[in-house]
Amino acid sequence: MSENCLFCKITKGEIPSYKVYEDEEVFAFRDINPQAPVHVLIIPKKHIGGLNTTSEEDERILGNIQIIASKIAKQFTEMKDGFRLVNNCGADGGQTVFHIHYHLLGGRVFGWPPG
Ligand code: DGP
Repeated sequence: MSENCLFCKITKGEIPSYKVYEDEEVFAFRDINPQAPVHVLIIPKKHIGGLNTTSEEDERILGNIQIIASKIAKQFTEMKDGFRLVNNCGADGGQTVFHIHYHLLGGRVFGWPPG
């Protein structure tokens, strides 16, 4: 837990969220500003600032998040034909909350390249 971290507070229930998944290490909840019909944020409970501050000790948990994303996607008919999993890293990557998170987006067709 990092003091004053918004997403740490969400994992602790100190700030309310629409939870879609939780286990000992990972928490997933609906994005407050959805960019698609389904927009879920998947985060480790451990405070990691971003993908640019990870180390090998986070390998298992960050790998596991991809498996969890796939499981969550299966819960939504909107994602039966596909989805997008995104990590924004650092200011240039569009990161605004500095607790690592993966955006799971589905329910529409996405373009490439992203903006
Ligand atoms: P990023 O720009 O990649 O750092 O994404 C941060 C996301 O976090 C953004 O899509 C909006 C979301 N967000 C910010 N504050 C809150 C909040 O208080 N609750 C929820 N559910 N989502 C939030």
